[in-house]
Amino acid sequence: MEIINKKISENYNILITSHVRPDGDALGSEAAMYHLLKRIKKNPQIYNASPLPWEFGFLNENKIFHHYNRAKDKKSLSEFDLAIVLDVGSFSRLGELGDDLKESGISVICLDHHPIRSHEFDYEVVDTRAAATCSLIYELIMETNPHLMNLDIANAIWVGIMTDTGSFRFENTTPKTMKIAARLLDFGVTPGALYRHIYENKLPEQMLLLGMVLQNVKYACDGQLAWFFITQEMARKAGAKIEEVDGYTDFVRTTYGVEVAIMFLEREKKNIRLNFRSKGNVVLNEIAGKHDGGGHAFASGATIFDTIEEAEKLIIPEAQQEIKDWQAGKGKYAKSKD
Ligand SMILES: [Mn+2]
Repeated sequence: MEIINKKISENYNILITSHVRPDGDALGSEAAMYHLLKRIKKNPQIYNASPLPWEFGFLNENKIFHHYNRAKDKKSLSEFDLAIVLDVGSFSRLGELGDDLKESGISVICLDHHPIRSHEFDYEVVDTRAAATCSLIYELIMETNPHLMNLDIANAIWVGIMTDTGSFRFENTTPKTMKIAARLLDFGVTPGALYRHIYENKLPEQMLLLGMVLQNVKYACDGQLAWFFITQEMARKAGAKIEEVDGYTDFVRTTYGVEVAIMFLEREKKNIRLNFRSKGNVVLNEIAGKHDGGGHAFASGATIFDTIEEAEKLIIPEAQQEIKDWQAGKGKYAKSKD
């Protein structure tokens, strides 16, 4: 944290970014960092390789999020003195911006809570016990400059913690998480409003697509493994955007007996996005890591550059094996002797 404070104080034009297809923690930590830097009279700029998902539009009242356009924006990278990468452990997950940033030679600090890393950044501040990158930003501020906390920052931090803990119900919700949350409420955060912005804004066509998904869930391993397809065809029939399917995998996992839920999303004919969700016994991020992805033990993602049918043939046996290993207490599931 001292490194981050020192680097921030030494530099003025600061680029903030996070992973492609940003989630609540990516966007919340970017917004919190932006407001923090503004308060100390720095010149921050958020560049993201992906557009802002519309349910997070409320974080963008001051138009702080900029969708990176290589053709227009690449030359501006040389104006930055420092880059802060949040909630992600490798350049490759920054999209086109990652390649350009690497090439630019700008000094990069990474603040993150993910275990899978490439160790390519100049400085890495990583705490895998943190529920969210946003809780690390909370600590950064409260441990050194608590007077800088304000409602804009607190709201943004809340968004990251709420979304990464599944609204304070996943295993990463610790006493510390709740203590941070309590302090954020003292700063005036309104949890109901933030929750509704993010989770109660689904479009009717997205609900229709969810209905189609639920009619086509497949099962294996005596119902412990559940998976589903979302194809271009299904999205077209529902009139829904194929990328707006957050929470579908979590929902399928709520089924009785299901330990592992996997989404196969046909982004393009040969670009299949996978989402892995576990109830907390079966570890899935190693499978994700093998296939151009990563994440947490019980929530991860990957990409397969083949058809959806081939992706299924490849991944389902790996998931079945992982469940078998868990049931047999083999490998990493072996009970320790002490
Ligand atoms: Mn996160």
